[in-house]
Amino acid sequence: MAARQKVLVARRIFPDIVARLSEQFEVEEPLDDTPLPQPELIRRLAGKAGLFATGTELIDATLLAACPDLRAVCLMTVGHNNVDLAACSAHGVRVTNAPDVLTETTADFGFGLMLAAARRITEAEHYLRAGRWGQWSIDLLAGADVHGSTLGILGMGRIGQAIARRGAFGFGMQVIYHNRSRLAPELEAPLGAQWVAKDELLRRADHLILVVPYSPQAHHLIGAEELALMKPSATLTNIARGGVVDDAALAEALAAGRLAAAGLDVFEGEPALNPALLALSNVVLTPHIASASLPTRRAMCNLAVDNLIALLSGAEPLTPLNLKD
Ligand code: 8YV
Repeated sequence: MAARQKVLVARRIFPDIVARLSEQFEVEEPLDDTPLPQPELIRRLAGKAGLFATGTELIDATLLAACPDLRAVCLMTVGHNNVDLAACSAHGVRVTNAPDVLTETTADFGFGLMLAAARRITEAEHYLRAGRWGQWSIDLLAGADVHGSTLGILGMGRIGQAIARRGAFGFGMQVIYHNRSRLAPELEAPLGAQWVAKDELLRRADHLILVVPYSPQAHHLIGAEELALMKPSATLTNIARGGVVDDAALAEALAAGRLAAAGLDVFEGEPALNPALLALSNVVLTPHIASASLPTRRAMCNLAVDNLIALLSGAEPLTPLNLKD
Protein backbone atom coordinates (compact mmCIF):
# COMPACT_ATOMS: atom_id res chain seq x y z
CA MET A 1 0.00 0.00 0.00
CA ALA A 2 1.31 3.46 -0.93
CA ALA A 3 2.30 5.70 1.99
CA ARG A 4 -0.47 8.10 2.98
CA GLN A 5 0.05 11.78 2.27
CA LYS A 6 0.90 13.94 5.25
CA VAL A 7 -1.10 16.96 6.42
CA LEU A 8 -0.36 19.47 9.16
CA VAL A 9 -3.17 21.11 11.13
CA ALA A 10 -1.83 24.51 12.18
CA ARG A 11 -3.72 24.77 15.50
CA ARG A 12 -6.06 22.83 17.73
CA ILE A 13 -9.39 22.19 16.00
CA PHE A 14 -12.40 19.93 16.75
CA PRO A 15 -11.32 16.28 17.33
CA ASP A 16 -13.93 14.86 14.94
CA ILE A 17 -12.64 17.12 12.16
CA VAL A 18 -9.13 15.78 12.80
CA ALA A 19 -10.64 12.27 12.70
CA ARG A 20 -12.16 13.07 9.29
CA LEU A 21 -8.76 14.19 8.02
CA SER A 22 -7.12 11.11 9.52
CA GLU A 23 -9.35 8.83 7.43
CA GLN A 24 -7.47 10.13 4.38
CA PHE A 25 -4.12 11.42 5.56
CA GLU A 26 -1.39 11.00 8.11
CA VAL A 27 -2.18 14.01 10.31
CA GLU A 28 0.00 16.01 12.66
CA GLU A 29 -1.89 18.35 14.94
CA PRO A 30 -0.65 20.70 17.62
CA LEU A 31 -1.80 20.26 21.17
CA ASP A 32 -2.88 23.79 21.93
CA ASP A 33 -4.22 27.09 20.61
CA THR A 34 -0.94 28.96 20.40
CA PRO A 35 -0.18 29.99 16.83
CA LEU A 36 3.01 28.40 15.55
CA PRO A 37 5.78 30.92 14.88
CA GLN A 38 6.87 30.68 11.26
CA PRO A 39 10.19 28.80 11.91
CA GLU A 40 8.25 26.16 13.87
CA LEU A 41 5.59 25.99 11.17
CA ILE A 42 8.30 25.46 8.56
CA ARG A 43 9.90 22.73 10.67
CA ARG A 44 6.59 20.90 11.07
CA LEU A 45 5.71 21.23 7.40
CA ALA A 46 8.71 19.10 6.35
CA GLY A 47 7.31 16.21 4.33
CA LYS A 48 3.73 17.55 4.48
CA ALA A 49 1.71 17.87 1.28
CA GLY A 50 -1.11 19.84 2.88
CA LEU A 51 -1.69 22.49 5.50
CA PHE A 52 -5.00 23.06 7.30
CA ALA A 53 -4.59 26.78 8.08
CA THR A 54 -6.51 28.89 10.56
CA GLY A 55 -5.97 32.33 9.05
CA THR A 56 -3.13 33.73 11.13
CA GLU A 57 -0.25 31.66 9.71
CA LEU A 58 2.10 33.68 7.51
CA ILE A 59 2.36 31.86 4.18
CA ASP A 60 4.94 33.80 2.22
CA ALA A 61 7.89 33.28 -0.11
CA THR A 62 10.20 32.37 2.82
CA LEU A 63 7.93 29.58 3.99
CA LEU A 64 7.23 28.33 0.48
CA ALA A 65 10.94 28.15 -0.41
CA ALA A 66 11.57 26.15 2.78
CA CYS A 67 8.65 23.71 2.23
CA PRO A 68 9.15 22.04 -1.15
CA ASP A 69 6.71 19.20 -0.36
CA LEU A 70 3.77 21.54 0.26
CA ARG A 71 1.08 21.42 -2.45
CA ALA A 72 -2.10 22.63 -0.77
CA VAL A 73 -2.90 25.35 1.80
CA CYS A 74 -6.55 25.16 2.83
CA LEU A 75 -7.81 27.98 5.01
CA MET A 76 -10.81 27.59 7.28
CA THR A 77 -11.29 31.38 7.09
CA VAL A 78 -12.67 33.61 4.37
CA GLY A 79 -9.97 36.25 4.92
CA HIS A 80 -6.64 35.33 3.34
CA ASN A 81 -4.54 38.43 3.97
CA ASN A 82 -1.73 36.36 5.55
CA VAL A 83 -1.24 34.33 2.39
CA ASP A 84 0.87 35.58 -0.51
CA LEU A 85 -1.22 34.13 -3.33
CA ALA A 86 1.22 35.15 -6.06
CA ALA A 87 4.11 33.43 -4.26
CA CYS A 88 1.96 30.32 -3.75
CA SER A 89 1.09 30.25 -7.45
CA ALA A 90 4.78 30.66 -8.36
CA HIS A 91 5.56 27.61 -6.20
CA GLY A 92 2.62 25.63 -7.63
CA VAL A 93 0.90 25.61 -4.22
CA ARG A 94 -2.89 25.67 -4.43
CA VAL A 95 -4.77 27.80 -1.89
CA THR A 96 -8.42 27.68 -0.83
CA ASN A 97 -10.48 29.69 1.66
CA ALA A 98 -13.89 29.22 3.30
CA PRO A 99 -16.41 31.70 1.89
CA ASP A 100 -20.21 31.47 2.15
CA VAL A 101 -20.38 29.09 5.12
CA LEU A 102 -19.75 31.94 7.58
CA THR A 103 -21.65 34.73 5.85
CA GLU A 104 -24.92 34.74 7.82
CA THR A 105 -23.29 34.04 11.20
CA THR A 106 -20.78 36.85 10.71
CA ALA A 107 -23.53 39.22 9.57
CA ASP A 108 -25.60 38.34 12.66
CA PHE A 109 -22.66 39.22 14.88
CA GLY A 110 -21.83 42.44 13.05
CA PHE A 111 -25.42 43.56 13.35
CA GLY A 112 -25.46 42.63 17.03
CA LEU A 113 -22.28 44.58 17.67
CA MET A 114 -23.80 47.60 15.95
CA LEU A 115 -26.96 47.31 18.04
CA ALA A 116 -24.92 46.92 21.22
CA ALA A 117 -22.88 50.04 20.42
CA ALA A 118 -25.89 52.13 19.38
CA ARG A 119 -28.08 51.10 22.32
CA ARG A 120 -25.18 50.99 24.82
CA ILE A 121 -25.99 47.42 25.84
CA THR A 122 -22.63 46.36 27.29
CA GLU A 123 -22.14 49.75 28.93
CA ALA A 124 -25.54 49.29 30.58
CA GLU A 125 -24.58 45.85 31.83
CA HIS A 126 -21.31 47.13 33.30
CA TYR A 127 -23.26 49.93 34.99
CA LEU A 128 -25.68 47.48 36.52
CA ARG A 129 -23.03 44.94 37.61
CA ALA A 130 -21.05 47.74 39.23
CA GLY A 131 -24.05 48.37 41.50
CA ARG A 132 -24.59 51.83 40.09
CA TRP A 133 -28.33 51.42 39.30
CA GLY A 134 -29.97 53.76 41.75
CA GLN A 135 -33.06 55.05 40.10
CA TRP A 136 -34.59 55.44 36.68
CA SER A 137 -33.86 58.73 34.98
CA ILE A 138 -35.06 60.20 31.73
CA ASP A 139 -31.80 59.87 29.78
CA LEU A 140 -30.18 57.00 31.65
CA LEU A 141 -27.98 55.19 29.11
CA ALA A 142 -30.04 56.60 26.26
CA GLY A 143 -28.50 55.77 22.89
CA ALA A 144 -29.22 56.07 19.19
CA ASP A 145 -32.00 54.36 17.24
CA VAL A 146 -31.06 51.71 14.72
CA HIS A 147 -34.44 51.08 13.08
CA GLY A 148 -35.29 53.56 10.37
CA SER A 149 -31.79 55.07 10.34
CA THR A 150 -29.19 55.10 7.56
CA LEU A 151 -26.94 52.05 7.44
CA GLY A 152 -23.59 52.63 5.75
CA ILE A 153 -21.69 49.57 4.56
CA LEU A 154 -18.06 49.78 3.47
CA GLY A 155 -17.37 46.62 1.44
CA MET A 156 -20.40 45.07 -0.23
CA GLY A 157 -19.30 41.47 -0.64
CA ARG A 158 -21.26 38.48 0.61
CA ILE A 159 -21.16 39.56 4.28
CA GLY A 160 -21.91 43.20 3.44
CA GLN A 161 -24.99 42.10 1.50
CA ALA A 162 -26.13 39.85 4.36
CA ILE A 163 -25.89 42.85 6.71
CA ALA A 164 -27.78 44.98 4.20
CA ARG A 165 -30.62 42.41 4.18
CA ARG A 166 -30.87 42.57 7.96
CA GLY A 167 -30.91 46.36 7.90
CA ALA A 168 -33.34 46.79 5.01
CA PHE A 169 -35.79 43.97 5.72
CA GLY A 170 -35.57 43.64 9.49
CA PHE A 171 -34.97 47.19 10.67
CA GLY A 172 -36.40 49.39 7.91
CA MET A 173 -33.02 51.05 7.37
CA GLN A 174 -31.96 52.99 4.34
CA VAL A 175 -28.88 51.21 2.99
CA ILE A 176 -26.01 53.11 1.39
CA TYR A 177 -22.73 51.43 0.52
CA HIS A 178 -19.33 51.95 -0.97
CA ASN A 179 -17.48 49.26 -2.83
CA ARG A 180 -14.99 49.21 -5.71
CA SER A 181 -17.75 47.88 -7.95
CA ARG A 182 -21.49 48.49 -7.82
CA LEU A 183 -23.84 45.62 -7.13
CA ALA A 184 -25.79 44.30 -10.09
CA PRO A 185 -29.17 46.08 -10.30
CA GLU A 186 -31.03 42.86 -9.46
CA LEU A 187 -29.12 42.67 -6.14
CA GLU A 188 -29.29 46.39 -5.39
CA ALA A 189 -32.97 46.97 -6.13
CA PRO A 190 -34.60 44.62 -3.58
CA LEU A 191 -32.42 46.12 -0.83
CA GLY A 192 -33.13 49.66 -1.97
CA ALA A 193 -29.36 50.01 -1.61
CA GLN A 194 -27.55 53.01 -3.06
CA TRP A 195 -23.89 53.10 -4.10
CA VAL A 196 -22.21 56.31 -2.90
CA ALA A 197 -18.66 57.68 -2.88
CA LYS A 198 -16.67 56.90 0.25
CA ASP A 199 -16.84 60.46 1.62
CA GLU A 200 -20.60 60.57 1.14
CA LEU A 201 -20.92 57.24 2.92
CA LEU A 202 -19.01 58.63 5.89
CA ARG A 203 -21.04 61.85 5.97
CA ARG A 204 -24.47 60.23 5.68
CA ALA A 205 -24.26 57.00 7.68
CA ASP A 206 -25.91 56.88 11.10
CA HIS A 207 -24.34 53.47 11.59
CA LEU A 208 -21.26 52.57 9.57
CA ILE A 209 -20.10 48.98 9.35
CA LEU A 210 -16.79 47.87 7.85
CA VAL A 211 -16.66 44.59 5.97
CA VAL A 212 -13.80 45.15 3.49
CA PRO A 213 -11.11 42.51 3.01
CA TYR A 214 -7.71 43.60 4.32
CA SER A 215 -4.99 44.44 1.82
CA PRO A 216 -2.16 47.01 1.94
CA GLN A 217 -4.52 49.39 0.05
CA ALA A 218 -7.13 49.00 2.80
CA HIS A 219 -4.67 49.91 5.57
CA HIS A 220 -6.12 52.74 7.69
CA LEU A 221 -8.96 53.23 5.23
CA ILE A 222 -10.62 54.85 8.24
CA GLY A 223 -8.29 57.30 9.96
CA ALA A 224 -8.59 60.74 11.58
CA GLU A 225 -9.63 62.47 8.34
CA GLU A 226 -12.36 59.98 7.57
CA LEU A 227 -13.66 59.96 11.15
CA ALA A 228 -13.90 63.74 11.02
CA LEU A 229 -16.42 63.42 8.19
CA MET A 230 -18.78 61.27 10.26
CA LYS A 231 -21.72 62.61 12.28
CA PRO A 232 -20.92 62.97 16.00
CA SER A 233 -24.08 60.94 16.65
CA ALA A 234 -22.92 58.05 14.43
CA THR A 235 -21.53 54.64 15.37
CA LEU A 236 -18.77 52.65 13.69
CA THR A 237 -18.58 48.85 13.72
CA ASN A 238 -15.52 46.93 12.48
CA ILE A 239 -15.78 43.22 11.71
CA ALA A 240 -13.27 43.38 8.83
CA ARG A 241 -9.65 43.43 9.93
CA GLY A 242 -7.87 45.54 12.51
CA GLY A 243 -5.59 47.39 10.13
CA VAL A 244 -8.56 48.84 8.24
CA VAL A 245 -9.08 51.33 11.10
CA ASP A 246 -6.51 53.58 12.74
CA ASP A 247 -7.37 52.50 16.29
CA ALA A 248 -5.54 55.43 17.92
CA ALA A 249 -7.48 57.95 15.81
CA LEU A 250 -10.72 56.12 16.58
CA ALA A 251 -10.05 56.17 20.32
CA GLU A 252 -9.38 59.90 20.11
CA ALA A 253 -12.64 60.56 18.22
CA LEU A 254 -14.64 58.47 20.70
CA ALA A 255 -13.02 60.16 23.71
CA ALA A 256 -13.66 63.63 22.29
CA GLY A 257 -17.32 62.89 21.51
CA ARG A 258 -16.71 63.31 17.78
CA LEU A 259 -18.25 59.85 17.31
CA ALA A 260 -20.97 58.41 19.56
CA ALA A 261 -19.87 54.80 19.88
CA ALA A 262 -18.04 51.91 18.25
CA GLY A 263 -18.29 48.13 18.10
CA LEU A 264 -14.99 46.39 17.42
CA ASP A 265 -14.33 42.70 16.86
CA VAL A 266 -10.91 43.17 15.25
CA PHE A 267 -7.90 45.25 16.25
CA GLU A 268 -4.55 46.39 14.97
CA GLY A 269 -1.95 44.01 16.41
CA GLU A 270 -4.56 41.74 18.04
CA PRO A 271 -4.70 40.04 20.49
CA ALA A 272 -3.00 43.13 21.95
CA LEU A 273 -5.31 46.14 22.20
CA ASN A 274 -4.65 49.84 22.12
CA PRO A 275 -5.04 50.75 25.84
CA ALA A 276 -6.85 53.94 24.84
CA LEU A 277 -9.74 51.81 23.58
CA LEU A 278 -9.91 49.83 26.81
CA ALA A 279 -10.28 53.04 28.80
CA LEU A 280 -13.46 54.08 26.96
CA SER A 281 -17.01 53.17 27.92
CA ASN A 282 -18.57 53.99 24.53
CA VAL A 283 -16.94 51.10 22.71
CA VAL A 284 -17.99 47.46 22.66
CA LEU A 285 -14.98 45.17 22.37
CA THR A 286 -15.03 41.49 21.37
CA PRO A 287 -12.11 39.11 20.63
CA HIS A 288 -12.47 38.40 16.86
CA ILE A 289 -15.44 36.06 17.22
CA ALA A 290 -17.80 37.21 14.47
CA SER A 291 -17.80 33.76 12.84
CA ALA A 292 -17.83 31.89 16.14
CA SER A 293 -21.04 29.94 16.31
CA LEU A 294 -20.33 26.24 16.77
CA PRO A 295 -22.20 25.12 13.63
CA THR A 296 -20.41 27.73 11.52
CA ARG A 297 -16.95 27.01 12.89
CA ARG A 298 -17.60 23.34 12.11
CA ALA A 299 -18.79 24.18 8.60
CA MET A 300 -15.64 26.29 8.04
CA CYS A 301 -13.45 23.36 9.17
CA ASN A 302 -15.35 20.85 7.04
CA LEU A 303 -14.99 23.01 3.96
CA ALA A 304 -11.22 23.22 4.52
CA VAL A 305 -11.13 19.41 4.86
CA ASP A 306 -13.19 18.96 1.65
CA ASN A 307 -10.76 21.23 -0.15
CA LEU A 308 -7.71 19.33 1.16
CA ILE A 309 -9.20 16.00 0.13
CA ALA A 310 -10.01 17.32 -3.34
CA LEU A 311 -6.63 18.95 -3.90
CA LEU A 312 -4.51 16.09 -2.63
CA SER A 313 -6.42 13.59 -4.73
CA GLY A 314 -5.87 15.69 -7.86
CA ALA A 315 -9.44 17.03 -8.09
CA GLU A 316 -10.55 20.67 -8.37
CA PRO A 317 -11.25 22.18 -4.92
CA LEU A 318 -14.61 23.74 -4.02
CA THR A 319 -13.38 27.24 -3.26
CA PRO A 320 -10.04 27.92 -4.96
CA LEU A 321 -8.20 31.21 -4.57
CA ASN A 322 -5.39 30.67 -7.07
CA LEU A 323 -4.34 28.59 -10.09
CA LYS A 324 -8.00 28.09 -10.97
CA ASP A 325 -8.91 25.92 -13.98
C1 8YV B 1 -11.70 33.75 11.75
C2 8YV B 1 -12.26 35.53 10.00
O1 8YV B 1 -12.25 33.29 12.91
O2 8YV B 1 -12.83 34.01 8.29
C3 8YV B 1 -12.25 35.04 8.60
O3 8YV B 1 -11.65 35.72 7.75
O4 8YV B 1 -11.93 36.62 10.28
C4 8YV B 1 -12.73 34.65 11.11
O5 8YV B 1 -13.80 33.89 10.67
C5 8YV B 1 -10.38 34.36 12.05
O6 8YV B 1 -9.76 34.80 10.89
C6 8YV B 1 -9.48 33.40 12.79
O7 8YV B 1 -8.15 33.63 12.52
